[in-house]
Amino acid sequence: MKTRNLLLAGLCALATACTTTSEKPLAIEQIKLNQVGYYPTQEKVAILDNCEADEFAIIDAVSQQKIFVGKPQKNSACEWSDKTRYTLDFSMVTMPGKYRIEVGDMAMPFEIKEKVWKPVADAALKAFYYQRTGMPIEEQYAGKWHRPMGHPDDKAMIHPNAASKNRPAGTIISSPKGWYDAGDYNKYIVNSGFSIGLMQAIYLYFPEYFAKQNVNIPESGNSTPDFLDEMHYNLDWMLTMQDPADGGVYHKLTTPSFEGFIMPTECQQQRYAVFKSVTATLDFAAVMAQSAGIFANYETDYPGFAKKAIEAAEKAYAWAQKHPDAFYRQDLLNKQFEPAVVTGAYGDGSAKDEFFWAASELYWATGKAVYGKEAIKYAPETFTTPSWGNVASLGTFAWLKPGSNLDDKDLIKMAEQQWTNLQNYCEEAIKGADNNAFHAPYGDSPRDFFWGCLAEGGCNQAISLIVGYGLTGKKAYLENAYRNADYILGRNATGYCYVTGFGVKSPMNPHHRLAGADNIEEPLPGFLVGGPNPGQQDKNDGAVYTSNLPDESYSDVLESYASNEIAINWNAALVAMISALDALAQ
Ligand code: 9MR
Repeated sequence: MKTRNLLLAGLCALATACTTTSEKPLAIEQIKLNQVGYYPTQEKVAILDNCEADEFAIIDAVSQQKIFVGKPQKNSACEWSDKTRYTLDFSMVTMPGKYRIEVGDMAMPFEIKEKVWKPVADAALKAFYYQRTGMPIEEQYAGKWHRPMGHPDDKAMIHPNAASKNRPAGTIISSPKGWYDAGDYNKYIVNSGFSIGLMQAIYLYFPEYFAKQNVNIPESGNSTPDFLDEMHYNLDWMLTMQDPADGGVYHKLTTPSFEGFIMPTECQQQRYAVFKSVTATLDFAAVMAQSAGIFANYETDYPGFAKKAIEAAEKAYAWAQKHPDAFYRQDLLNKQFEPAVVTGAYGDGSAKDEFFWAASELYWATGKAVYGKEAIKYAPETFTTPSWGNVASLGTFAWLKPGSNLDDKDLIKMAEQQWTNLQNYCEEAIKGADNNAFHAPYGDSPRDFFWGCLAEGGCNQAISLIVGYGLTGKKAYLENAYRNADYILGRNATGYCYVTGFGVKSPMNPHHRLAGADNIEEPLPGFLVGGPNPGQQDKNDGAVYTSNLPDESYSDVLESYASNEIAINWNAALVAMISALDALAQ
């Protein structure tokens, strides 16, 4: 045994100097596992990264007994890395408890527990409370992360590129509340609509789970689930972004350029309502229609909201039909109007997917045949995972949601086609996952790594698999969704648990103005960072990367907006994925 231990020590890079017990060093770089923990009945796998070993063992951390010994299974190498990786499968261990996995002289602690991801699900939702604008974030809800109110947004200005007869340039409008989009302080309709749309699509599968959730927000005492209270805070802002004269929706509420790393109360730049776009208007229509259905059950706390939302949605859709080419083209607009706006663009060259999502939600909210016809017209031919730039899947989810009965034969045909498309996607997604470098469907193709990939690649693939599982009962889809979550929680090439506040190796310096300016060492908890991004678009702005490999192009520095920012759409993906998987594990 001793000889092999020495050999291992030679083969592997030196393990980090802290310890799992008094004897063993913590091997974060060599043993990659989900650092939050495993459900008792979940598949349990760690990856031995760039090391060799004949066996591994699981030790009960209380009794110090060796309770399981297993053989590493070699994985296929990913195309950009010559690192050898082995799967260490200890799924046989099911008893809740604290353990460590040992490979020779190296060890990593882990836990098996009921409801083990519930704290992540709660923190991921609570993160939206921290993103709230226009209200003080109070100590009783936020602990040390409390802060005074900033960005009242009661005097936003109509930008010249958004001027209309009733609201000429310079008109002051009130547009308070909502969430800061990301690491920056602006508010964007496209991303807001997508984020709520995604979370609420999953909410509809697990309403009982969300009904029980309490994340200690100001509305926790009312009779509406905290989850919906949080959505409503942003929906209320979104309503202010519709031009009441014609139904068009402003693309964003923004300063001309990004603020520095200062607290909200220190921000001085004028905020503008910018350009009415077809994509923002349709995302607005979709999410308002979806919300009208959901909030109709919560009239006590939100009287009149459902009616207001459906009226706003129909008006928005009618505007979009009249302005199908009103795409937000920031650079072009900047050539014509001042001040130039250089904040997030959320630009898009096609509104087909937005028309499909909006028409689909409007059909379910109103029952009007005309929206069904529109949905058929824009129905996608293949399934693509949800992202802010392609929302077709949210339309698909609307047709496949629980309790959706149809009697129109054309609609039935279209909905069945959507179902087939989703199943084809799921079958393709899980192919080969068992042998992938990190034993997950996500993470084995260079295309899996881009700006915001952990959410838009990893989580949103998992969400699609979860919906696929819901429709077919195919266990393999669900198992692979758990695997993507394992990847995000630590079983990956960098060994980061990519959610702030969780895991033994966790992002400490996200590109997040609230966290970077608050003089508190720990970042605000519960946020999923963007993730490895070989595009490294920030490398000339002070971000330093130690690797160019697709799955290692991640840098935990504040400057890294291309790999280490946080964003509502990414947290929406985390909320949807982790909550669903936590609900399904119970
Ligand atoms: O999530 C967006 C990503 O898909 C784009 O590639 C990137 C560059 O345009 O922008 C991301 O969104 C940012 C937004 O524009 C402004 N707020 C921060 C968002 C996250 O980086």
